[in-house]
This record gives sequence, structure tokens and C-alpha cells, in this order.
Amino acid sequence: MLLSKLFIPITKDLPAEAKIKSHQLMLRTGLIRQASAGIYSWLPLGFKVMKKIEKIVREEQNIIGAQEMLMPTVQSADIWKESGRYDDYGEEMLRISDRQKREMLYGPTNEEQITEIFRTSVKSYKLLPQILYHIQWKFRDELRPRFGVMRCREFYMKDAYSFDLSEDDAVLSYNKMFFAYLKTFERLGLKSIPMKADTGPIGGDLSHEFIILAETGESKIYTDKRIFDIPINNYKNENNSLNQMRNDFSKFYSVTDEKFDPNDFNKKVKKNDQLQTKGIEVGHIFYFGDKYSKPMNCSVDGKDGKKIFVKMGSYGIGVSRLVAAIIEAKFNNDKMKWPKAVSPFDVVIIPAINKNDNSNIEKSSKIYSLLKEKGIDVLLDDVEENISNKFKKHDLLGIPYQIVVGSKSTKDQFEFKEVGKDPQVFEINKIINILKK
Ligand code: 5CA
Repeated sequence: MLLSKLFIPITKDLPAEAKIKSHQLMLRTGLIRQASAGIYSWLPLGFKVMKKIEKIVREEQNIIGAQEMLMPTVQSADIWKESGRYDDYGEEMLRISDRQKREMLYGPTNEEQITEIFRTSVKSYKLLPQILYHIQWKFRDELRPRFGVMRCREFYMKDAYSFDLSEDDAVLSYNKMFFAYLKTFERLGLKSIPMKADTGPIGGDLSHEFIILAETGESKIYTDKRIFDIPINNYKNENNSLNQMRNDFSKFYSVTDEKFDPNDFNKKVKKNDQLQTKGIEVGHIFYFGDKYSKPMNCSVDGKDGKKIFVKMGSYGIGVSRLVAAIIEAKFNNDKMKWPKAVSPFDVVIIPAINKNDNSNIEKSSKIYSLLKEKGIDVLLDDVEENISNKFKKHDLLGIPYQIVVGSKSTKDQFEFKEVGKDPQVFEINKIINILKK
């Protein structure tokens, strides 16, 4: 892609409400545009990053055997009346009525909808366990939408739902999801910590939030630092290993402020290992047994023919929130570096453009074609602008690799730089090998 053709409307004047770095940067680099309070359009660059995040989330769900489907955004109020949540959910729920005056709503989450699907589809224990998920827009009429897509009203979420015959089986599903979340966030270049959490309007008695550390985070967290050293790559998606993983994590104190008890913290964690800081909740998992299956009459025939209410859990990842969360985690000293897995481009070519000499731009065009041929997603900064402005712009855009075509380049050697590291001069084939890795 040529930068001169790319649709990135850079906004210089930032709205007063853009208080945190990620919100400011997402507006400045044209990732999003506000449509109305807490509702955003995703422009090409932001949409591209979000789709890459979504792909990784999807792959890790599929690995643990979760099956993708798609439920609608608009739901009937009837199922929410059955579960008892229609009134409980309060003003956060966007309620609508159709032309027949039927009560509808824009889904804030999908426990009721999936339970309705399950109860009319599955009658026998033989089909259990099941984990179903979708990646879909949600709407929550937040009292104070803020920080851009971090806490907005319309957001993109992966939500999964597990169905099991017994509580023991349900814990296995919970553990699989716990594992998938650790893997997902790791692939996104993030260090996530699972923390015991409250269940809020979703309900149930077992719950973990997955938090990434960031000063601007809304969640206060209290943890034992040693939890960072747990080698998550040692665990496998197999029951014993997953049990071991949960045991290992539960050895370390790690809670959000709702569950915080200072006496407990001081008793269980040595002063040197204590960490009190802030973080961003990027995922949240719940086990709630028959909280929905019972009132909604979602049961299967067990081995002995007796009816069993299925035991359920739900598991969310804030896909759109993650775009902002990654920026918060990776922005440092006015420089941005996207993790390679989700960067809007693999590499940017930055030629020093000289009005009287076309040679840099010609060399750049050649490398550009070559990289494209090799399947590398490359951006060429063909905008006529002085080189120091270009560098400033790319500090914000955060593409992880740069090829600088200027005084240090020869016919086939160019300055190659991984953001945050010193530049080196390499032959183009070596650059291609690094980018292909
Ligand atoms: N039904 C459960 C699990 S599927 C559920 O809805 N959980 S949740 O309320 O915790 O939301 C899941 C994830 O969505 C959160 O961890 C967060 O990353 C994201 N999220 C929640 N509310 C918002 C919001 N207002 N703006 C952006 N992302 C949000």
C-alpha cells in the first residue's frame, strides 16, 4: 500500500475527552472516528488491526474445540424475562420495540440466547460437553462511556458458552478456556494475569478476570509478582496439565479490588513480592452452574433417564477493547510499536525524498514490489515530506520494522530497523528473511 493512497485521516485537534494515550493515538492516526457518544466507526487501519486480533482469538478458541457460530445483535425480551434478567439489567440495556410493539433489545451479552438455542436443540447427555462461541457486536448503555473504545457503548466481543453434565466436567471446560486465554494474550504480545473476580450481572460463583498491566487501567489489582514467572508454555490442552495449571496459578494471591482484603494480602504475600497497580480487563470468564438453565428449563436426559439441568459457563474477550489495550501496553516515550502479529503492516519503507533526485524513490519502489511479491504486507511512505517529519509520523504509527532508503543505502543494501533497536545495514535478501520469520 502507498501511504499517499491510504485512508488515514490524521486528526490534529484532539477532543478534550481524549484523556488517555490510546484514545488520543487512535484518533490521531485515523484508526477510529467517533459516531456519537461511546459509538465508533472503525477506519481501514483500525479495522485491519482489530481483524488480526479477532483471527488470533478465533484460532485459540478452535484449538480447544470451541465451535464458532453467529447469534444476532437484536434479541427478544421474552427470553430475558424467563431468566429474570430483563429487570435486573437496568438502564445499561438498550431496549427497543418493533412495529408490532414487541419488546426487543440490543444484546449486551448472550447467555439467554444461547440457552434458548441449546434447550431446543439438545435432549441427551450424549452430545455434551459443548462449547459454542461467536464474535459479535454488543451494546451496553454505559453511564460514563470513556477512554474511546476502551469503555464504549457499542463494542466487539468474543463470547463463548460451555455446556456440561456435571460440575466436575464444567470445571474442565473452564480450565480449557483459562488456558486458551493465556495463549491468546501471549500471541497478542501481552502478559495477562488471571485474577479472582466478582461475577456482577453475569452471576455465578467462580470467575477470573484477565488483566494486563497499564497505569491508565480502570481495575485496581493486588498480586504476588511471582505469578509472572509461571511458564505458561509448559501446559498442554489435556486434563491433568490443565488442572496443574489452575493449581499453579491459585498458589499466588491475585485479585481485583472487589475481592481485596489487606490482611489476607499481607499474610499471604511477602512485602517484596507484593504488587499493587492498575490494569485493563481484556477478558472475563464465569462459571455459574444452572443459573440460566434452571429458570429457562434447559435440561438433558442423563444416563439413567433423569433430567439434568446443564451446567454452564460464559467466557468473554473484549476484541475491540484489545486494540486500545495493546496501545496502552506498548506505547512508550512517544513511540508506538505494534506486536508483529497484529501490526497494520509488516514493514514500512521510508525513502528520503529529494526534489532534484528520484533515485531513493525509485529504489524504494523496487523493494516495495519485491516485498509484495514475497507476500510481505508493506507500506511505502511516498508522501513528499522531510525525513524528520516522516520519522515522527512513524513513531506514532508503530509499524514494527522500517527500511530507510537514504544516504546509507547502496544499490542493494538498506538501513533496516526494528523499532526500539539500533538500525543495521543489510542486503535486501537478509531483510526479507527477517520479515518472513
Ligand atoms: N457474558 C460474559 C462473558 S461472555 C460477559 O459479558 N462478560 S463481561 O461483561 O466481562 O465482558 C467481557 C469482556 O468484554 C470484558 O472483559 C471486556 O474486555 C469487554 N467489555 C465489556 N464491557 C465493555 C465496554 N463497555 N467497552 C469495551 N469493551 C467492553
